[in-house]
Amino acid sequence: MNSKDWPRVIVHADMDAFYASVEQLDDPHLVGQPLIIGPRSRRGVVLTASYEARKSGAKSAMPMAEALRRCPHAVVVPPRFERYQQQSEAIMRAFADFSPSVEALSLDEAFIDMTGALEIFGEPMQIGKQIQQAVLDATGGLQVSVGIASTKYVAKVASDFEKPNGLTIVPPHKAVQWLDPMPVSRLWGAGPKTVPRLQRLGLHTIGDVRRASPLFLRKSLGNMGAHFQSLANANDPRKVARRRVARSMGSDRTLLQDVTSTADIAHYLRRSADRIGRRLRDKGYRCFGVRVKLKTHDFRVMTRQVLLPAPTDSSDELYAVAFDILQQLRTPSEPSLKFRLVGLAAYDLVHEDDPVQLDFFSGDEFSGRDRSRSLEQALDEVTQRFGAGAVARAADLNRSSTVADTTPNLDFVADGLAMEVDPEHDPEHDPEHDYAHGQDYVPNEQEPSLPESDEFLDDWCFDTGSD
Ligand code: TTP
Ligand code: MG
Ligand code: MG
Repeated sequence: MNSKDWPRVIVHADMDAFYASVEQLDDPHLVGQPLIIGPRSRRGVVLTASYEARKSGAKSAMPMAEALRRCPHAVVVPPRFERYQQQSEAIMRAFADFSPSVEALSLDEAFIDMTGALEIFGEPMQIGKQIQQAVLDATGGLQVSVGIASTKYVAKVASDFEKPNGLTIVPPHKAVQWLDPMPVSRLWGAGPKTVPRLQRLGLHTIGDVRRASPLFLRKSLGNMGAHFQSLANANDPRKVARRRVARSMGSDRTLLQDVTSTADIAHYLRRSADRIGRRLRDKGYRCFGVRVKLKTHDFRVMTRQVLLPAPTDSSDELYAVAFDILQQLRTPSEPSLKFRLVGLAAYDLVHEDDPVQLDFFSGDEFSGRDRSRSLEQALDEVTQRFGAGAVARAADLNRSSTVADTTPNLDFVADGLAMEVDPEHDPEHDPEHDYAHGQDYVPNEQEPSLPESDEFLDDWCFDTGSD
C-alpha cells in the first residue's frame, strides 16, 4: 500500500470491556466468567459487563436488577476506579509512543493520528498489530480493539466492528462502500430519538442516507440531514486534537429511597462536598468548576454547573456553591419531584504544582476561606488517623445509611460533564439512553440490605495528568 492512498491515517483504539477486563486480569478466578462491574445494590447501574455476561444481555447503563435478571449467574464486582485510572495512564502512554497526536476520549479510548508514520511503522495492518501488542505489554495483558481509516468517524466505527480484540482497516477508497450497509444508528448524532425518526423517513442504512436527495434531507431533518449525509460519504475533516482526559472528581449517590425535600438532597450534597474536598486537599488540587447532578425517580437527569472566580478545595465552599445550584435546579412547578440520585463534582482542577500560581488567590479577601480551610485540614488528619467514621457532622448523627451506591459519572457525553468530550464524538455512549426510555426497570424491587459502611461510597476521579 502506498502512503499516497492514505491522505490521513487515523487510528481509533478502544479497550474491550475495560473495567471487567481489568478485574479479570487482576483476579484469574474471574477469567471466562460472566462478570458485571457495578455496585452490589440492585438499584445501582451496570458500569460494564464482560463479554461472557453480554451474551445474556447484560450491558453498560442497565439497571443492576435487570442485568441480574438476564444473567443470574453473573459475578458482581464493585468498581476500583483508581486501578482503572492507573491502567488508563499506562494505555495512554503506550499510544503516545506511536504519535504525538493522541486524543483521549475517555479512560479507555483514544484517537491516534499516524499520518506520515507509515514509513516508520509499516502498513496500517502492521500499525494496528503493534498498537495491540503495545497495550498488551503496557497493561500486563489487556486487549484493545483498533480501527484504522482516514477519518475519525470511520476509524471509530471500525474499532467497534469486530470487538473484542478486533482490528479493522478501512482504506479511504473503500470507506463509503463499507459504511453503506451499516444501520443508521452508527451515525454520530443518531441516538434513540433520531434513529426512529430516520427510519420513519425510510432511512434504514447509512447507504440510504447517502443516496437520499439533499433537499429531502434538509426539509425533513434540517442541518442534521447534511451532517448525516456528509458522514455517510465518509467525510469528516476533524483533526485529532491533542488532549488528555479532563481532570475532575466527583461523587454520585444512588439512594436506597428517593428523596424529595431540599433539606434531604442538601444532606447528600454536604456529604459529597466533604468527601470531594478531602480528596482535593489530599491530592493537592483545587477546582474552578462545581456541578450538581440530580436524577429523578423516572430517570430524568438534571445538571447545572458554575465556575468560581477563584479555585477552591474547601468542603464548606463546595457545599455552599452546591446548595446555591440546588436551589436553582429545583423548579417551583414540580415541588414534589422525587430524586433517586444526588451527585456532586468538582472539575476544571488545578494542581498545586501546575504553573498557575494558586498563592495568587490567598490574599486578604480570602482569609475567611483560609480559616475554614485550616479547620478542614485538621479534620482531614483526624480522618486519616482514625478512619472516615471518626468525624461526623452533628446533622448526620441520627441518619442511617441510605445510600445504595456511589457510582462514577461516566455520562460525559450526555452532559459534556465529567470529561471534556465533544458530544458529537460519541452520542451512543450515553448511559442515560436506556433510562430515558426506562422500559424494563422495575422500581419496586426488593432492596438487599446494605452494610452500614462506606464500602459503596467510592469516589470517582479522572486525573490522567495534563500535557
Ligand atoms: P466502553 O468503552 O464504552 O465499554 P467497555 O470498554 O466496557 O466495552 P467495549 O468492549 O464495548 O468497549 O466504556 C469503557 C468503560 O467505561 C467501561 O468499561 C465502564 C465505563 N462505563 C461506565 O461506567 N458507564 C457507561 O455507561 C459506559 C458506556 C462505560
Ligand atoms: Mg471499551
Ligand atoms: Mg470506550
